[in-house]
Amino acid sequence: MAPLEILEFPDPRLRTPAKAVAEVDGKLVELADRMLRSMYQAPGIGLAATQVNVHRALLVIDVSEKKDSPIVLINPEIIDDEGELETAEGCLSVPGFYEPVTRAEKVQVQAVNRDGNEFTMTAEGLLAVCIQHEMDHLQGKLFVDYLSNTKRQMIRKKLLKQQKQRA
Ligand code: QAP
Ligand code: CO
Repeated sequence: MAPLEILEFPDPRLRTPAKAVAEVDGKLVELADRMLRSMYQAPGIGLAATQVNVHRALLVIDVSEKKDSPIVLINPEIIDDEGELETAEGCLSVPGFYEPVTRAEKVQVQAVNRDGNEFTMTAEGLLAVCIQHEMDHLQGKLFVDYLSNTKRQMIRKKLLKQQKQRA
C-alpha cells in the first residue's frame, strides 16, 4: 500500500482544527494503521491525522528505539502536566528543520485506544513532548509557531522554494 501523502508547511490545510472521533470503526483503525506505516517509512516518531489531511482527533506515535511500541491516541486530552523541558523538535510537515521548543516535561493523557476503550497514561521526556507536539497538530498548530517570526518566515521561504522546485 502506498504511504499517505504528508502535507508540508505552509500548506493552509495544516491549520484545520480536528473534530472529535465519534466512533472507532474499522475505517478509523485502518487509517491509524496506514498512518503508523507512513510514519515508520518516513521515518518519524509521530504523525497526526491533520498532517495527512484528515481532520479527526487521531494521532500515532512510536518513540522506541526498536520501533516496536506503537501508540494510537484518539480524542486525546491532557489532564495534568508538570515541569518544563526544552527539546530540538522537528516535524514531518517541516522537513529539514529542527529548533528548540519548551514543553511540559511530564503529562497525564486521557484518550481512546484503537479498540475504542478509554484509558489514561502518564508520559515523560521525549514521549511527553511528542504527544504535545502531535496534539498541537490536531488544533492546527505547528512547532514553528513557537519560534520567532523571523525564523518562521525563513523556514517558510525555504520550504516554499523547495516545493516549487519539486512541482
Ligand atoms: C514530532 O516529528 C517530534 O525534518 C515528530 O527531514 C519530533 O517524526 C517531537 C522528520 C522531535 C519531538 C521531537 C523530520 C523526518 C520526522 C524531518 C518527526 C525530516 C525527516 C519528524
Ligand atoms: Co509534526
